[in-house]
Amino acid sequence: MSEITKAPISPLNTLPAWNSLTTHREVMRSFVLREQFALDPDRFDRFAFHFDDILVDLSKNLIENQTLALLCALARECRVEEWRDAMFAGAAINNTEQRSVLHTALRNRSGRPVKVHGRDVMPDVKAVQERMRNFAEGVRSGALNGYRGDKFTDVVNIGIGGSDLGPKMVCRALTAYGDRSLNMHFVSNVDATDLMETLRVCKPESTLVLIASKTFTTQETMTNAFSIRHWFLESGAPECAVAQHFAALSTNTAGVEAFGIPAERMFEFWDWVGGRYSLWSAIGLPIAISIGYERFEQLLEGAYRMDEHFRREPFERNLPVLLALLSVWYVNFYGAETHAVLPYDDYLSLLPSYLQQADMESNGKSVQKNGADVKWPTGPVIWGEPGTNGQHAFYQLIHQGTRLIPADFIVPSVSQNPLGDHHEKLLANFLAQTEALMKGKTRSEALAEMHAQGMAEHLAEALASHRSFDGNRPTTSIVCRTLDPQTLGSLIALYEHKIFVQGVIWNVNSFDQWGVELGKQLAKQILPELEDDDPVESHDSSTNGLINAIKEMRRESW
Ligand code: G6Q
Repeated sequence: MSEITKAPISPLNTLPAWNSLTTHREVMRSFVLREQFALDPDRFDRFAFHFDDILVDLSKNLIENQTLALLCALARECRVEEWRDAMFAGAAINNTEQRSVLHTALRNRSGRPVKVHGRDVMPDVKAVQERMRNFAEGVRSGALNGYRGDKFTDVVNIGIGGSDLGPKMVCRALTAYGDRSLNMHFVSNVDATDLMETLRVCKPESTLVLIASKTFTTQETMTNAFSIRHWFLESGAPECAVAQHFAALSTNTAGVEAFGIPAERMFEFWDWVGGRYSLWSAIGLPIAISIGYERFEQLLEGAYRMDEHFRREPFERNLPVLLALLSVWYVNFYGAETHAVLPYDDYLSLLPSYLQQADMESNGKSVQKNGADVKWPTGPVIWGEPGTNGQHAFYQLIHQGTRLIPADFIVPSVSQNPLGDHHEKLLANFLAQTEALMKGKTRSEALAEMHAQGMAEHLAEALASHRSFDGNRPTTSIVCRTLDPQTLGSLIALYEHKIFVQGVIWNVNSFDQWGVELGKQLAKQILPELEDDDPVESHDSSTNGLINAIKEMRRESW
């Protein structure tokens, strides 16, 4: 197995390429994108990359050839190739949990075996996929139905985090391919409002419930699971009907059986599938139900094609590597603290929140793989909203604020909902924003504009600095032909591997999430303290004060 996991590495900030990049950054202080475009008519051709039906334009980034050459050298010095190969080969690169990281096996369509502890996992993967196909198609056709013979009309996925965000985002993104007679619902929050508002529109006799939980112990999910089972039984459904209306997507067979879901309704996955990388596994069952198994396979195919690209292309043309390196460039050499994801497609409205988890839970770390503190900034804050909505809200800060915010702009060329000139307007805005962020507007241009409008000189002078823009704000444009399942699969895998490469460079374990544990532990401690009338004194004064005030308010309202 791979030696890379044991190889000593020099600290990132002592590597030769890091030092060269530090020097290069000084040179780049005088770099002005607008001037570069004027000087070099081939800039787009130099920095635009094609992958299947996706075009990725990096030319509006603060880079020149030398920048990418040095960044690629950094990736090599960080041994990204070896880490990548180790991941695909099933090495236990999640070192704090001693686990392989093999979401790529779930979409491995090459026929190659993938071994974990010397055993090929592909037969198990294929067997579960075959069961998913039968189940999904059975629900869609009506061959599998409710205990009174009703066709299922509503599918409620109960899960949280990785067992919610991926399938929810994809189902939303592929609505145009979904079966409109099946309403897909995703309940995640332990706030009963989430479940109650969902159940208002569901009928127990025609509702299929998927309990999605890798561990089958997560507090929120199990609370919602028991509550929805209660809702179902309270409607008069017999206990034995639970088996017909519930299915589980999990790694915990014993937990699933204890809940009352029989083995044939459990869709298994494995500890080498991380929660936030699990939409390709049984956790993707709601996707397969919504769009049909064949299209789910197209999603897998798209991801597989990106996997192959990531495995084979030299770094200089390797899209996940290039996107990761750009992020490193901005985070570590420009001090960027956030990164915006701006999809110009309403179907991708959940992509920013999906990527928030994928990126921030993976690379929001301050300890290196060996336990030493990191001495360099790691994962940025990921945020965003669909365009054009964001333009009327927060883009002001991206254009004229004091912070550098690299942004990904994503758009399909062809709309799934052609209507009048809506899509042309959407595209025009997409293009205009990246152009404006790159070009800016000089003071003299702002003045000339105001003079042309006949504005008095003193007023124009007073307003000139308000109405000028520095520009030089970096953006990456990702344009696809249309948002079909295969393209979406490639896009998600592109971001997954980007995150992986960043993690290798920052030398953090992108596949654990210990930071979420403390809050869970404390919540368990606080829960019983909320249930009695006694004043609480066991915490700090703020937490005690808040607990006691909440208890008082609740007493008053009873
Ligand atoms: C993802 C995280 C986390 C996880 C949820 C749900 O990578 O591990 O978001 O997916 O906590 O966990 P279960 O699937 O075990 O309920």
